[in-house]
Amino acid sequence: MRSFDRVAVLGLGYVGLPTAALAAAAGYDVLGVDTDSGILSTLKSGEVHISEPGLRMVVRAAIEGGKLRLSERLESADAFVMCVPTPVEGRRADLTAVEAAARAVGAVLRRGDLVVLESTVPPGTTKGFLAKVLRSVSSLEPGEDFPLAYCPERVLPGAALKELVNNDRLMGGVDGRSARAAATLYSRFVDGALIKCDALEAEICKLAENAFRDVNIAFANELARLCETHGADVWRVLDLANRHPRVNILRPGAGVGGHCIPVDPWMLLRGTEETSLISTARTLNDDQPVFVARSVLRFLEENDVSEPAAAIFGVTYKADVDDVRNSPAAEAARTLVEGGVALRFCDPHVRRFQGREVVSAAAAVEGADLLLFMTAHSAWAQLEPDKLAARMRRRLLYDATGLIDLEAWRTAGMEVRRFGLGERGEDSSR
Ligand code: SAJ
Repeated sequence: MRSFDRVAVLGLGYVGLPTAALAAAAGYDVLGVDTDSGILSTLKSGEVHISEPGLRMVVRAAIEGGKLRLSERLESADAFVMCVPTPVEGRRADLTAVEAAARAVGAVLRRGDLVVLESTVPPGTTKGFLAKVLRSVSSLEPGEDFPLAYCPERVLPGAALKELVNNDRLMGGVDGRSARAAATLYSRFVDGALIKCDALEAEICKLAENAFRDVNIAFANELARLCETHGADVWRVLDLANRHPRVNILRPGAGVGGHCIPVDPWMLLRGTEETSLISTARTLNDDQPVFVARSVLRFLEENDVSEPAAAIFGVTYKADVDDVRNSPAAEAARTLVEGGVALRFCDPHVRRFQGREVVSAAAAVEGADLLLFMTAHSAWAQLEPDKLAARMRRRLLYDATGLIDLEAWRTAGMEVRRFGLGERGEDSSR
């Protein structure tokens, strides 16, 4: 099997950049390619445009050690790894960036070079669309003249480096030789198992993993709504149910955000008819920020708050990241504003949100009637409930995360409410 000394990584986002840096650390001569000159100059100045624990250090070491070069233009290499975005618009994946990357690769591709796609794509893309573009530009036949594989990224934002090294990976070849070639490339920087399979299987697996998580979270959100109706505490129910050795229900919350889970299920469903479970779950999770916002509006009404002002704590799509893509906070904010609530935002990871400045905790709660926790940032442990409560006009708190220390806030004189925590008492079976 040919070795791949020179590796080109196309797309230096939250997957491509750590992949390029780790490949360089493992001894490959890596060319990192991105069409965004702003990203390249940030990286060349020693900074990184993505906030991931440890990333800045490995990227810097790779660049300073001469093993990672950066360019807007692709050059010839032994292996090409495509990590470009595939945004979903109107439930349809936009493969423009995959096509552009494939054209660039096809133009420099030589017999025997390895081509890998990591981006999330609809089933059939590697053997269909991608193979076609590469074939037409290079006049080489995928599988026969060069190995081609789909090796989906599976890293969790916030733990990307660790997961990139440790997670098992699917080596989805268009044929057996392609899968083996991909495994050779990754074996130098991945400790997890490299599982050889078919490209189509790997594409469906990637989408199924995220759809499974979406369905599980939708189940948790529905359970939380049911617990509210029954007057029970979903958080207690989950603790108890998850003690069963074969039950693992995920956490209810303010909604499912990010650039993967809210869109990948639609890619999986594309072109199919049998879609009721996955699409129902998707719809329920999509509605979740509005559901939470409506609960908040009711809470304000019950307390006769006129001209309400609220502070949203946490505007990123999940805890301890700086990414606001598809953040549930955006939809919840819209519903609250429509309901006549004046809003301020507080988030230690974000400077601006929805065209407005994100402010400090003290500034956010000044004169506010309600404090809404949307994401469970670990920074909230440093908040001082007494001091913040003292700045508020009314002392109402709504926790959509299930992770806020409610007792500490009650002690500070706040009236608290939590998503999934019903009022005990009534026997709802009658
Ligand atoms: N969420 C819940 N309840 C939970 C877990 C998450 O409401 O119990 C919410 C989060 O708050 C967030 C959203 O779901 O808004 C998604 O967060 P996440 O941590 O579940 O997932 P992502 O989008 O950060 O990363 C996922 C991961 N996929 C799986 O775990 C199956 C990651 O491994 C993938 O690589 C990534 O998608 C991707 O790129 O596809």
